[in-house]
Amino acid sequence: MSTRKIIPTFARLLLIPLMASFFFTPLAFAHGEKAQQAGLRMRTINWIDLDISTDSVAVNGIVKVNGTFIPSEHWPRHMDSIEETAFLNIGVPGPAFVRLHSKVNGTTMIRSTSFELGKIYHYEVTLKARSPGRYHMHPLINVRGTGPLIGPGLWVEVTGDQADFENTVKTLTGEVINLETYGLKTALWFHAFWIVMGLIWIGYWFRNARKEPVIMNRFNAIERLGSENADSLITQKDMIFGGVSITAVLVIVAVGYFVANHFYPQSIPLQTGWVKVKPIDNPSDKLIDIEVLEANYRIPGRSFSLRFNITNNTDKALIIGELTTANIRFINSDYKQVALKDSHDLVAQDGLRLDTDLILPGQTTTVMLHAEDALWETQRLTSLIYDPDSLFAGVLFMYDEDGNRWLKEVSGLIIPTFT
Ligand SMILES: [Cu+2]
Repeated sequence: MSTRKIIPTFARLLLIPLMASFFFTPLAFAHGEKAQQAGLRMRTINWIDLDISTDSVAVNGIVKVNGTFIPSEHWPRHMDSIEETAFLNIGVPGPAFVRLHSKVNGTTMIRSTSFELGKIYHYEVTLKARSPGRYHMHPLINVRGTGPLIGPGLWVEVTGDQADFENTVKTLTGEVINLETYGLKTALWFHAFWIVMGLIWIGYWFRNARKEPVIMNRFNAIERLGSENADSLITQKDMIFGGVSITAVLVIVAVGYFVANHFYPQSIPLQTGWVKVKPIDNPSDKLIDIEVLEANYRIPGRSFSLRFNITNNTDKALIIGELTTANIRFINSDYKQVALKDSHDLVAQDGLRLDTDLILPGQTTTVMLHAEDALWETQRLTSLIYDPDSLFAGVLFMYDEDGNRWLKEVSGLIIPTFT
């Protein structure tokens, strides 16, 4: 086959999948939280108790995001760990809010930190609304080497006009500045200036490009001359232009530095250090023990089942009220009712069934648990079974008769059933 024939054949072959992907792609919802691998969502961070102070706020209004997370003790080995470097943030498309303040276990979180697996962390983030719109807001933790790990999301609507947004701060020297516009002119001016400098540099080398094409001509000349003689292509004029250019760049950078220092004599660099956050021990660690016997996912029934031994060393009987995994909450409706916070709140209100009502104190009980809901499918958790390490993890919420909550992570190998 001649090359002429091959190219259109290739093009046609490529066109088919391209067209198919165009026609058969479902509409994207929110910003890809389900796109993360199921195993990764289940076994990285257990997010619980997300609370966003409001679902509607005007520009300049305050939104508080609170909750708790427990890094999974079954953190995937192929991923960089949260025990190295991590940073708490809020996931919203675009700069729609500014973060005024954030804390984890009482420590201010302007810096990075690390979090211990299996420990409890309470976070609170204060945001100020900036741009009108409707946003799916999530807490998230950026883990170095791994990327953002996203928590559950809730919709927040921002009303009003961005022109009314105020973002002033008082600097350490007592000056009040508007962060929306501070230094903007200088930044724009500098960008424009360096773009012009770049164009002049490129323009010089391409000045005769119409008569004498530059790239291929020079390439051919070097091929002909051999690389050791390639310097002969550079004229004295080129040398002078190069010398003047580099001198000008260095002088401008130096002058820029001295001018900035003159106008802003007191400045401190952006703070990017690391700070320690005190972990909180999970009281269940010492008192409740779980041994997973068997975990199964039945694909046609969208049903996850788990058989485990639980040893209750607390002094009260326990009831299992909830299983949370991958930001989805499966609720035992016999024990508690959970209202949806919005239309996309991932709660299976009647998703948890148990064959055992009470786990008596001082005993080991075998429990059969079923978590069933279409959310397994719609949130693409079923893809777990196609992972090379089909491991699940989640947090069991147990309650004693005084209403105290006990949290315990369960994890194990999951085996799919296809019939
Ligand atoms: Cu979202």
